[in-house]
Amino acid sequence: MSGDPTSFALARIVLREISLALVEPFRISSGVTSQRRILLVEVIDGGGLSGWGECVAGEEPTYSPETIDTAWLAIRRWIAPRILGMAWDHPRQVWPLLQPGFRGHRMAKAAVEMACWDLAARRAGRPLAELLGGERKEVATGISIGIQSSVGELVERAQAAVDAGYRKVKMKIEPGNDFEFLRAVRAALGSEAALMADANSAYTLDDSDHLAAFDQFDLLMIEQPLGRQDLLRHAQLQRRLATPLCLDESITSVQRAADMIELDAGRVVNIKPGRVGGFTPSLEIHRLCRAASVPVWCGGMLESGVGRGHNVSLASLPGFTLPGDLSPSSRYWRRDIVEQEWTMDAEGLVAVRWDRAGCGGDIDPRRLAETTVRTETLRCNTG
Ligand code: OSB
Ligand code: MG
Repeated sequence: MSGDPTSFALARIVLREISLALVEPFRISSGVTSQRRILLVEVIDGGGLSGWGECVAGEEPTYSPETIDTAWLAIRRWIAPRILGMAWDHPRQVWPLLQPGFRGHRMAKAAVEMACWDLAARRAGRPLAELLGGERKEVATGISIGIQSSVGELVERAQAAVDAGYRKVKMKIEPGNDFEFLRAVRAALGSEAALMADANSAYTLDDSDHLAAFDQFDLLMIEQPLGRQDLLRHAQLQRRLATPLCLDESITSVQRAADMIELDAGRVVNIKPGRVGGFTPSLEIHRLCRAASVPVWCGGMLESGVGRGHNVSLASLPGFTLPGDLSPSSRYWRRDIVEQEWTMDAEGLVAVRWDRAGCGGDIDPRRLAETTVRTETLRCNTG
């Protein structure tokens, strides 16, 4: 079966919800998370070989309209029927199956599409990074630090991150918890440290003067200061700032990335494959950003070791020139659900798993069993 180049079809899709406690609560401007509910997708071919995907939809519709519960429904009701039993020979053929007459639900679509890429890599006995066109042996890692209750606590965490080797420090900000926090962290880390802020849409254009004052902190970028749908005002704000804007929530498709570039609404893209609907659109965004000399980096959504494997594989592509939100397993979990936890070395590098087939995040069956709270198996109903 392994290495079979001919077309094949999925026989089953197994959905699982796992419950995983974060090592510490993660607070951003739109809400706090301490217990993750994660939807894992296992796609299984006729020979019994599995590929794995992780849905990045949150517990609540704060970051995106999707949640784990809407994703579960979308996969059961609309995605699985389009995919099960359909023959394909390359995973790039999966994304087009999920588009006609089927709006939104990108995170749900991505979880299945990315599982199909993992399955294709495993069938071919090749690393997912190779299938995606990756090159790097390791990827540079940044930390994303949630909003803290005091400046002192934030400075302590930021300093510890730099000491641990992280190549970039991203701090979450919101009105009232921004200027003094930025000033203190910049002073503590020194002028050379790669520092950035992520607002998760907490500001409006009325805050332009306030945000322009952040230029003095020489940030690498400010991520998503304004509304999720709002390229126009990001472009207006970018004209007022020396600091590059990076868009996250706003980039939901290849076209949105093209529009960002055209409008100069941002100068950096945070690519989260789950947010844009999978690897196929991610590769296209990577391609067009590279052609326009727009740097990209791989964002994170507090993933388990499965989603991390997908992100690390993607970040091995050449256009990912900035450190990603790809922290090691221990930053998030007391114990990850993969056999070999993701680790970071003292230089802030995470190794891409070129030594094995698939995404590099092989499930630990025992950990899976003890964290699973819900399971559903979907089969081809014409079969
Ligand atoms: O805006 O990048 C974001 C987590 C949840 C929702 C949104 C975001 C984040 C992060 C986490 O910043 C980054 C990580 O996974 O380390
Ligand atoms: Mg963000």
